[in-house]
Amino acid sequence: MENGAPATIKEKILEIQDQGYCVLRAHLARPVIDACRDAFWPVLLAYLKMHTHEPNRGPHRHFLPMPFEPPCFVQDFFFDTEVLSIVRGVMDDRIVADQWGCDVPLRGSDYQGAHVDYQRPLFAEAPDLSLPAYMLVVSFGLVRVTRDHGPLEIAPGTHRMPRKAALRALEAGEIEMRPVLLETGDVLIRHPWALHRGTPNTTDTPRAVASVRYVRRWYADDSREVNSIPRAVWESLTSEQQSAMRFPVGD
Ligand SMILES: O=C(O)CCC(=O)C(=O)O
Repeated sequence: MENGAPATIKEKILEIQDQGYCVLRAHLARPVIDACRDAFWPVLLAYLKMHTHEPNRGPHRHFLPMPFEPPCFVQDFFFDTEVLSIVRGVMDDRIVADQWGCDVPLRGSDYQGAHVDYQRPLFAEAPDLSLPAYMLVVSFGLVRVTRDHGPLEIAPGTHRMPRKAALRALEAGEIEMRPVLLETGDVLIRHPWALHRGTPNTTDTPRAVASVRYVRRWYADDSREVNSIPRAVWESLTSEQQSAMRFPVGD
């Protein structure tokens, strides 16, 4: 069955709700990703030249904001019909994209501790309150992600558990981390509350995985650095697309 068929979309929504993530295989066009990677590589090298000795996500592991200049940015990455159907199906029709970044573990990177991707619970007085999803992260590799490249690992179902219980179950081996291996074109959609960790990249290829975060319109958080959208790129978007993008617009 094709990725875009309604039954598949429903299945993927259920998978995210149950497991905390799903993968759409061979979904994005490879030439578009190849062009993105080729344009991103010099940006990454310039970044690494400045920041090699100050990795911001653990040893030899960097997060950097993605450029909005094409071909690093193309509309397919943000407005893919099936991806949006799934993301809207899990949340609602009014979601906005508010992060566009890239995680890059290099040779020498290590296992991260199991963690979730939000810093503060929505209600500080009820940190384990079980809530519908209000953010989802959509990622794709700019390179193939095999076991050697340091794939993201996710502990399925832990987004539905109180944090301490999830960490205990992981430590006791009752739940296992699953590596998410990605071919070029595969798309990972995950609930950031599912426990996960980066793993060591033992190759010389930077494991660049780009991510768009979508949040419910009322949710605001600027914990990650983002780039501005150049005015010309902003004006190339329809007003509907513009209303689904929450990023600064530059000149
Ligand atoms: O990209 C990865 O492998 C993991 C990144 C991550 O979860 C983090 O840095 O918080």
